[in-house]
Amino acid sequence: PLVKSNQVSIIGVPFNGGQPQKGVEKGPLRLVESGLAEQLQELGWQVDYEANEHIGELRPASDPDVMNLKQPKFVSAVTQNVAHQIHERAKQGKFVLTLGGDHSVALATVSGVFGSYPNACLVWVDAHADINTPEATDSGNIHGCPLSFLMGLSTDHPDFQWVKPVLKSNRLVYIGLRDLDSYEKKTIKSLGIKAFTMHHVDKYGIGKVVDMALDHVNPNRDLPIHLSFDVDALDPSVAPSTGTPVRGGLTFREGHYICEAIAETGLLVAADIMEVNPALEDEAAVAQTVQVGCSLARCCLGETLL
Ligand code: B3U
Ligand code: MN
Ligand code: MN
Repeated sequence: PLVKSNQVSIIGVPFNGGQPQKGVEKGPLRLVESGLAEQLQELGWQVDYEANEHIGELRPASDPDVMNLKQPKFVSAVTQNVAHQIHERAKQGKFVLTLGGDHSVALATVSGVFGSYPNACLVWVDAHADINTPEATDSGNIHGCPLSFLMGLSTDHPDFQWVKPVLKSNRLVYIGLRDLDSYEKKTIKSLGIKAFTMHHVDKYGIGKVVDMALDHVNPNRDLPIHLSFDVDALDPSVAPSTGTPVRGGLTFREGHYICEAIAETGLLVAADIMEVNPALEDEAAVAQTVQVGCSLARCCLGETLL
């Protein structure tokens, strides 16, 4: 395995500034309160946890839209701060498990992880492609844009000059897509980014899809893997408490299979569990979503069925 220790750093990022709905900032604490750290210890990991409760203080007094993007200074300050933290933990040889927070936090996770593992590849599991540019975004929500910054498709936004284009198009693969903007479709095609939509999951089955995804980004199975899992990739019947649910998603087992199969390679160095929003839907739905988030994380850290 590439992670040189049995240590995992849980990085909580209680942040909602990449999208308009309150509540997603409560995701990390709920996942931890439901016992995630103890569950990982049970799997043999030495666990440390950083709650990052201070990040709310990084909100600037004034944060007007810039180039269509909402709250650019807040998103930038938080993600730059957390990127350094993640880089440090990864450099120490720890597995980095980041709990969102909205998916703009991937600016931090990918920057931090690829800072330590420049030859890593990224598996992005999501209903959405999150590759809008400031020019292209209709919503202005930065959680729909992180990959465009990380790939160097958005280089002129003044607030995100710190984001380095660490991600090459042949090192990114998507699984679970089903709700793309037209600019995103064009970009994925023109850059030749490998994408397994729900159509491909239906056609090939999840086992073949994960094999093909890894064959593309990691043909010799020797590169570090970062998995960024937006829980809205799962069907809303499986993970209801999330900001932008889209019907027709991954089943409970398909989602877990992705994590299990990638963990099994021994190459997984970092995982993100994003967009759990405990303020949405009723308490049963929240409990269900939080439990799914915890079990996905456990699978990333080696839990198996037998
Ligand atoms: N592509 C749309 C919708 C969206 C992206 N990510 C989420 N929703 N969660 C946008 O706003 O950029
Ligand atoms: Mn996302
Ligand atoms: Mn999504």
